[in-house]
This record gives sequence, structure tokens and C-alpha cells, in this order.
Amino acid sequence: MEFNQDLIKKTGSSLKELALDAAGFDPLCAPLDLAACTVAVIPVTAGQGTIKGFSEALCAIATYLGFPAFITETSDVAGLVEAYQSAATIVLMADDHLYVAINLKTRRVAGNDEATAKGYTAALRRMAGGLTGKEILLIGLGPLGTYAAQALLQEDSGLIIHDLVREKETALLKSCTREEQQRITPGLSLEQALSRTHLIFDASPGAAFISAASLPTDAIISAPGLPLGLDATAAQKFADRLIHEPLQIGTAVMLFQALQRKHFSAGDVSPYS
Ligand code: 2YJ
Ligand code: MG
Repeated sequence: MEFNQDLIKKTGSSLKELALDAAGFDPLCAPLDLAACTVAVIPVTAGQGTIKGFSEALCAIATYLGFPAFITETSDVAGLVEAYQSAATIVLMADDHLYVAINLKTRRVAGNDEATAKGYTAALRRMAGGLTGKEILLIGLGPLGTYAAQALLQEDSGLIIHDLVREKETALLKSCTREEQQRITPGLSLEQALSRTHLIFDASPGAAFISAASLPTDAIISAPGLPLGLDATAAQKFADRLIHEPLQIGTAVMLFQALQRKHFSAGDVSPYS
């Protein structure tokens, strides 16, 4: 997979290494028996309907990581029945609001927003050669950005939070502990924020609002937000220090989280996010 080569060049890690780390697996622990964990991808027709190539992309990512994987022949409820009857370990499925991996044997659920936030945080850490004690600009405080704030704060770094809706900055700050609040800077304009740090996490749904000229020359950008916040010129100029793709990292982290024994609370996946 070409994407993997690109990731290794930028982060020094493969998709699998990065995702195992982001999912909380110790690199020294016994290797996982992925051959025993079949992944079933279930096409979902609800809402806007199936997206051409979506199930195929998820299946390709799972296969690439070493999981036996297939797309169910039927969709929706029938597809879920098919997954159970074929003894799949993990199902992947998404509607317009929620994309999840569910481990049918352990009941472990992994949501795309949290997994993507963790994966892109690990990617930023690797591109930057560590984040401890540094300051990161997080743009966009929607569901993904909120998980990103949690993941980035775990890095013992400072965090500048920026959202066009200022109330979201206030709300996030309120939800944090005292110790975390002391590491968070809200209320800066994008221009002010970009003049303070070169480490950027773009979790915003805004398109092309960051120009090449507004970025520090040594900018490093982890950008799971769709579409990309950088304009075309900026994306080209910073291509070597920019990670932006729609599915691979989040899906890889979800699959490994679904194999974690650790219990995650139901609050980790909200159907309303
Ligand atoms: O099965 C299919 O082909 C469709 N039902 C896939 C829909 C995919 N949905 C998305 O990509 C949504 N944006 C999911 C939101 C996930 C939250 N990050
Ligand atoms: Mg964006």
C-alpha cells in the first residue's frame, strides 16, 4: 500500500505499528493472532445509502493489516446476521453519523472519532519527535476535535484550542481538570495561534482556510478533518510534513481497539456525535 510507505517516510512507523500504539498495545507484548480474527464489513443502506467503494476500502485496510476480511453479501440487518453466522470476530459498519468496529465475541466497541483522534495524535507525536512540553494548536472542536483534545492532553503538552464557535472553546475548557486547564490556551485568533506553534492538529470541517503564507515554515500538520483546512498551495508546500487521509488510520486503530481487553465505557461512543 502506497499510503504505508508515505506514512513510514513521515513518521518512521508503519500503519500497523502506529495503530497498535494508538490502540494502547505495548510493542513488546505477545504478537496478536490476527489470523484468528476475521473482520466482516457490513454495507449499510440507511440515510444517504451505501457509498461506492467504502466497504471495499475498509476490507482492503483490514486485509492489509493481516486480518482475514470479507464484505457481507447482504447489507444492514441481514449483513449482521451473515457476520454472526460466519463466526466473524469483528464487524465494521457505518451510517451517516457513526462508524464503529464491534467485537462480536467480547462486546468491545470502538468508535471512529476517538480512534482517529488517537491515531492522528500518535502520528503527530512521531512526526514531531515527541510532544512532551511542546504546544499544539488544535483547530475544530466537534466530536473528533473533542476526542483529539483528550488524546493531545495525554501527551503532557500545551494545547491551544481554536474553534469558530467560541462557546465550544469555553465548553471544552470547562470539561477539563484544573491541571489540564492550566495547559490550555483558548481565545486566540487563528493568526495569533499559528504564530505561536508549528505543531498543528486540524480536526475542522472547514476547507482551505489555511494558506501557505500563514503557516510557520517548519509546520507539522496532522489533519484528519475533512475536507483539509490547508489550501492546495499549502498542502503541496507542506506535503512532506502533512498527514491527511480519510480512512486508513482511524480504521486501523478501531480494529486494534476492538481487540483490546480493557473495558471502555459506553460513553466512548455516542450515537449523537
Ligand atoms: O455502508 C456504506 O457504504 C455507508 N453507509 C457508509 C457511510 C459512511 N459514513 C461516514 O463516512 C460518516 N461520515 C461517518 C461519520 C463517522 C464519524 N467520524
Ligand atoms: Mg477541515
